[in-house]
Amino acid sequence: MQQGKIKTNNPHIAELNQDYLYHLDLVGGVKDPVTGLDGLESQFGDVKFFCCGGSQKRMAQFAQEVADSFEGTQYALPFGTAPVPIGKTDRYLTFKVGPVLICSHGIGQPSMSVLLHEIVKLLEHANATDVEFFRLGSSGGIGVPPGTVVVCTAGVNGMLEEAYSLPILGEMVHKPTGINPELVQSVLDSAKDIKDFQVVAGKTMSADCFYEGQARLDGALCNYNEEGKMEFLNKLYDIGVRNIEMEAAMFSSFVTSLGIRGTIMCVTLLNRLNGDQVTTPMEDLAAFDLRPGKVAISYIHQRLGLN
Ligand code: R2B
Ligand code: URA
Repeated sequence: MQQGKIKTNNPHIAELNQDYLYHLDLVGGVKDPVTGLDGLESQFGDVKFFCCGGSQKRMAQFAQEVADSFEGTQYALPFGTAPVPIGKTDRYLTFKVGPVLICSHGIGQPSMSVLLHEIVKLLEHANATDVEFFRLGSSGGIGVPPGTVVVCTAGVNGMLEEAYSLPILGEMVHKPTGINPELVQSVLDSAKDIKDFQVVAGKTMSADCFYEGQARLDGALCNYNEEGKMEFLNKLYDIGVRNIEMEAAMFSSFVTSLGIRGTIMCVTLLNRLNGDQVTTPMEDLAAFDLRPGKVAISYIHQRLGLN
């Protein structure tokens, strides 16, 4: 498993005079005249963790929680400082808190994919090393109680394959989605002191659709019945899937293709074996939303030797 310098796998990047990361409004490949280093290196060269999640509000809150968790350590922000977004903010929100780079990625694999490509290029230009990637999100559980955090062992697509499938140059390309089991175990180990909710390992299915793609009966379109839905969800359970969301297959294939250590930790908002509508009370949902971040912070503290 690579760790070491974060590297793109694209020979064309080196041919660019400069690399404009359009959705972040940051430029790589331009040397600082004083230091002679890439301009991104002074800002991002020390990044060791990249944490992303769909919602802007939740990731801004997570940035503040990471900052709070670093109080009294060498990574503490100066007194009275709060994390502020970096670069362009209309598509994604980006924060940096010590060695943790934090971004929102919007809903779905296409939105997240744009961000992941630009973040890996950013980290390569910045000469960052040993960066681990995490997606912190929400999901529908399969046979686990609402509020459980599922640490992903492999992404599964809607055809129940451990693959992310993307048409490239007119051909369907299937990319493997298995996650490094040693990383999953380290995340579970770091969460062992968390007692107020369950953290489990399991496969995560990703759909490009919240409704039909996730076997819901409550979308605007549906041409299957309860029986067909339950048969599919039970099949998911039987192959080891413990939650469904909309990004894990792309995320896991991406980190795997680049040899980056990374996984997805999603809280389950409901148990899909019991229904489709997210009617969990607002205050429970607000508490659930914080859980993947708690697991990530436990892991980050363990890796930084802060525990
Ligand atoms: C989980 O929640 C979002 C849809 O509500 C989506 O981003 C996901 O994966
Ligand atoms: N996010 C999803 O994609 N599915 C759910 O059921 C809940 C959250």
